[in-house]
Amino acid sequence: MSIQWYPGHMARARRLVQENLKLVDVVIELLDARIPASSRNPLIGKILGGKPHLVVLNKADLADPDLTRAWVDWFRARGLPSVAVDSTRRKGVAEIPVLVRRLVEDKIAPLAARGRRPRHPRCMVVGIPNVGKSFFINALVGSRVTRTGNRPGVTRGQQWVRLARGVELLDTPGVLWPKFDDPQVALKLAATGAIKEEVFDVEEVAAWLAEWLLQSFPRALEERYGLERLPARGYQVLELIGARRGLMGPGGTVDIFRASVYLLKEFREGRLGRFTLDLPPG
Ligand SMILES: Nc1nc2c(ncn2[C@@H]2O[C@H](COP(=O)(O)OP(=O)(O)OP(=O)(O)O)[C@@H](O)[C@H]2O)c(=O)[nH]1
Ligand SMILES: [Mg+2]
Repeated sequence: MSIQWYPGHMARARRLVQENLKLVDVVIELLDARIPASSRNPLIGKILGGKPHLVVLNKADLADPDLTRAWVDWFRARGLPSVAVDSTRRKGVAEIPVLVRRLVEDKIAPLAARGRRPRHPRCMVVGIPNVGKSFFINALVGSRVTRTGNRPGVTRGQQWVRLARGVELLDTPGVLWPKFDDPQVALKLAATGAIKEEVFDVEEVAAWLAEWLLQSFPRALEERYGLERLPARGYQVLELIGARRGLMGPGGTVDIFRASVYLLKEFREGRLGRFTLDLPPG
């Protein structure tokens, strides 16, 4: 993310989303399938008001498939249609226009019954930085782009794109802030890449992640780095990984910073496996 979130930024982000909210029938809330709880904006319910809304778990290719299913069920059980997607491979996105249409059916059916041709349902995407909003929109839109003209009330430069089933999508997503007052959430956001490296301590995050892997998936560490006896603490794992990969500093000792950057990169690219850091509550 390019900015730190201060109260002024948050108020502005909220205002922008709420202005566009007036123009749409359905909101698509984009979450990171690896951290569905931690990648939610803490005020999402308030910001969206009662607007029909669906939850898309993006980056599902990097998340634990069983836990993704559990999260989808969790959202559905709470009345929120939900679907998992991989925006880089356009997997799962075909269902989105169907879900959007279904959410507005109640509004449209009475009009259709009276012989009126209802207008196309409109939707927009919201999500925290780096959750994959641009990739998701590109995946949804695909190559068959029909851009419609600017609409009054829409910020200049914003456009509507026609999707399948006549659904129209605002091509500019709403950017919302993540939760950052909870240290666990901040660590998960940092580990998955939702927060820029400059604003957190890379070694602290990598040590936390190493410790999480140590406790939850020690086999993944053993296999990926050929480690035989795992140590007790995260930073010791970093030392071993650094030694294995020859990430040395001056003086011939392991450069923990380089090992930290390396582990985070590997984790984010899914090289250690598919992991979900948040469990559905209850
Ligand atoms: N593996 C995987 N990576 C994804 C997926 N969607 C997006 N990404 C990656 O996530 C990163 C961020 O994607 P963007 O689409 O730029 O995210 P954004 O939400 O538009 O980010 P901002 O514009 O900064 O708010 C990119 O490096 C993408 O390659 C996905 O479904 N799977
Ligand atoms: Mg973007």
